[in-house]
Amino acid sequence: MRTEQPKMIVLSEYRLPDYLIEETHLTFELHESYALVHARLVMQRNPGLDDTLPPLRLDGQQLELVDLALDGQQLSAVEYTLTANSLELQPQRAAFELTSTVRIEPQNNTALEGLYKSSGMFCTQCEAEGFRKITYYLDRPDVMSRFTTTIHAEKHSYPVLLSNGNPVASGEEENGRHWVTWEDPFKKPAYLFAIVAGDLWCVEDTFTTMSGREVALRMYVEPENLDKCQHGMDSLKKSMRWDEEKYGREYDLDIFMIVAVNDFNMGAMENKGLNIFNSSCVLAKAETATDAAHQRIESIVAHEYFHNWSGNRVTCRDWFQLSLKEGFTVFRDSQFSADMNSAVVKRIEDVAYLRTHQFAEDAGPMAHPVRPEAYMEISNFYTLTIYEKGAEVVRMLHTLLGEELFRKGSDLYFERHDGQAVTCDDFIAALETVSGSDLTQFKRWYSQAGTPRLAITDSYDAASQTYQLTVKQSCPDTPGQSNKQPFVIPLSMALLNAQGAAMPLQLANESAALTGERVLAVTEAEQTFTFIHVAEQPLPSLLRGFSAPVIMDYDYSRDALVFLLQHDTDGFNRWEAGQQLALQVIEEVVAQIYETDEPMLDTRLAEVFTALLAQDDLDPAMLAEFLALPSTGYIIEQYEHADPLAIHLAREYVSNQLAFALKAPMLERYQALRKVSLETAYVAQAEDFARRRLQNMLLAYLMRTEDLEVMDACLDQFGVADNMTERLAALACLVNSPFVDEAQKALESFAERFADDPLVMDQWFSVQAASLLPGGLERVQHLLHHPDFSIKNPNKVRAVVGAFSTQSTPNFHALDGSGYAFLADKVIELDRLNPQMAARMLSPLTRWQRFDLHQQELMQAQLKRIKNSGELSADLFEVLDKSLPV
Ligand code: B3K
Ligand code: ZN
Repeated sequence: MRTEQPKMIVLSEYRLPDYLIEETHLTFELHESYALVHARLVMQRNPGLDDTLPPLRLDGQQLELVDLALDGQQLSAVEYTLTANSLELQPQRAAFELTSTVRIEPQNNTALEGLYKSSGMFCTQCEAEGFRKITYYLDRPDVMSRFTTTIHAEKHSYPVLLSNGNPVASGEEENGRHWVTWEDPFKKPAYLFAIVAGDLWCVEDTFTTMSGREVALRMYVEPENLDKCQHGMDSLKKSMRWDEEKYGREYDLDIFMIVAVNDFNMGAMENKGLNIFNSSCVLAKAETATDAAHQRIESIVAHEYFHNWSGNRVTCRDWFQLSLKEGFTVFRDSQFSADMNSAVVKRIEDVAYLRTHQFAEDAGPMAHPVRPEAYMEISNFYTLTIYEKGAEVVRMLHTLLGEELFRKGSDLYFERHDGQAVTCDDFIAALETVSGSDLTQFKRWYSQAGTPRLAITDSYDAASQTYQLTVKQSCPDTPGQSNKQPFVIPLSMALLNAQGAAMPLQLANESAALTGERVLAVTEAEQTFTFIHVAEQPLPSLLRGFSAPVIMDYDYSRDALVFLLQHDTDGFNRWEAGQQLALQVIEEVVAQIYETDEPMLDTRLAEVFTALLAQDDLDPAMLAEFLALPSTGYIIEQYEHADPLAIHLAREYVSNQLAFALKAPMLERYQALRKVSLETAYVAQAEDFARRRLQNMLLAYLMRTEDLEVMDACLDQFGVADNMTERLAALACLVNSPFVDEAQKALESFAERFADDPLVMDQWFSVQAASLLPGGLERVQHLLHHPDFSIKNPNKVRAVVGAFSTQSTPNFHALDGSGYAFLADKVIELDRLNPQMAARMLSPLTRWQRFDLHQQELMQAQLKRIKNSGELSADLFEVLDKSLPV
């Protein structure tokens, strides 16, 4: 916990490290009430700097120093200075060895950073700055060292002792203890260090790399989870193959290990050769995990594996460069998922997520560039901007350079910087080298925060057959940044004729036409593109595939949107047209809702949905996406000041009207899909994901009609399904329906059946906490008292507190402010235990500027209450400091 106001760390103050650590030799003695960590660091003055010997300042937090020696000489207390965050001493020579012993208490570490205990096992999480809670060290990514690690522990409770690299020695001790030594041949920064000690069982497989080396693949889990490893293992092998084929990247150690732990602050961690996963992000089988979970696991396993090159072999110089590894790796995992499943659906999902959540972050008080310039607590910068917008920035580079040059650029980047800690500029420089292009202006994407807006207008002149597209770009001010300079925006587009076919595209200065689509590079604040030989008035299809992370304004009529939804040759833009159409319809109802109980619904939405449902050749995955209305969160983002309750009511109203209007075709289709599900065994593959998604979406619509026949079907799906995807969807329908008794019974039988499976119980918690029915606050309060709930387990906190505050719109935004007060209470409680989680959970309240005045005041009041609640962690302090009005 903080004793003074945390300091700002500033990018422009980056300095090379004074000292380097060539070798790191660690010995852990693990016990139930403490652990001793002995470190021997082989160090030297950084040879790139002058030959003076400045003081050596090591990072260290919450460590009890037991012993310290320099070149074998014990140091007395006057020979070093200890503070809450550091250990300082004066080296006498340019090359020296520092040895230390510290005592720590992993069993009391509830922050889940550093060395801690989870369900009886020891594990670590070091990124970003957790290693300093293990030993005194130069805990910065540009200090890369060769690690040797020995772990001693009691053998019965901790038969498995793991660290990075390869096991090189092991032995037994007399007192029932044993030890193992691991050696990692690759230099790495401390944030990639890991150890695990526990009673774990292992699922094994092998992978033969492209050069013919055999790699042992091991998944370590608690024995009851052995039957949930196959999907993760399959995903790993697919990722390894894909990275070889797509990026030419081969795995480099003889063993690759994954460990599943139950208490984990985020999804997973790419420690060298020893990935540690939140169990929810790696364990799955049909009966307990949904399709969405299966897909998430596939992409997270891939993401962590891909980090072995984009992150580990080539790492970040400092934490301002975080997106260098995260943006690139998210881009890589999204390409992978697109290849494994439906590329269009993957793009739709990514864009829906980005626009709802990252755009909100970019418009709020925590807005920051993809490469931030200052931070107080780096943990607060593992954000959607670093990850998702960072990936969009890489995607734009890929679009601008094309597949082939991009690959050449990435090859050069890996080759040039293998074993180094580098910057985003180095990544761009490699792409510049291979393409010969100047990406200086493009780099504004790394330095300017905020979501750019594109305002597009057009005109067609039939006489000269010319068509003009005028594009204006702007970017709003964000905290600390105003007067943004124009970005380079790849605008993918096509012109459609009256039949929906793409017309030839020839710009005025060009000698020949291109067919299909093309990418216009928008580089100025205002730019006009003139197309010639345009035979008829076209309908533009703009920002195809969401070619840039921007908000685009083009004044489409509703008829044009209906046409695009049915005919655009770009699958993404078909979906987008449907979203914009639905958005207009819902916004119209929001406006009417204040005056009447019976708003007028534009019939075109139901008509086009009917037509889509009747279209036999439409991919079920696409149909499911088309039928999904924009989320409440996304709709809220469309308003300068949103009334969340009116938006919720309007969206419900439109959904209900659609359900009644389309009941017959929806029921017919639902029954057909359900029949297939009944007749086929569960398979975790794209085609089946699509079928079940459509089936569940139709069921959710149909349940809105409160028809008893549908309710029976829902109960049947709930009771009979052989997989969690169908069962949970049916449960969610029941929980949100007026059939209260049936819902209660279903919840009870579900809890009884899965009582021993914490990951399934998380879903049970979440479905109730997210319920849209009145009484949400009482429901979550009740859930908090359930014996399976624990505020110390991040998955449980996310399932209850997170689901309530992000999904249960009418309850969280209750007019009396009770939902906000609840969240504030939990954040205060969490901050004492786990600051990272506290800061993360606070995020819905930081978005107060987006809402109506009444909500704004209620949210601010809670932010102030938290601020005055006592001593705050640096994590929470920073977020509050930035979010509260001055
Ligand atoms: N690199 C880790 C994230 C670590 C977060 C630390 N607070 C997981 C990932 O992005 O792959
Ligand atoms: Zn990552």
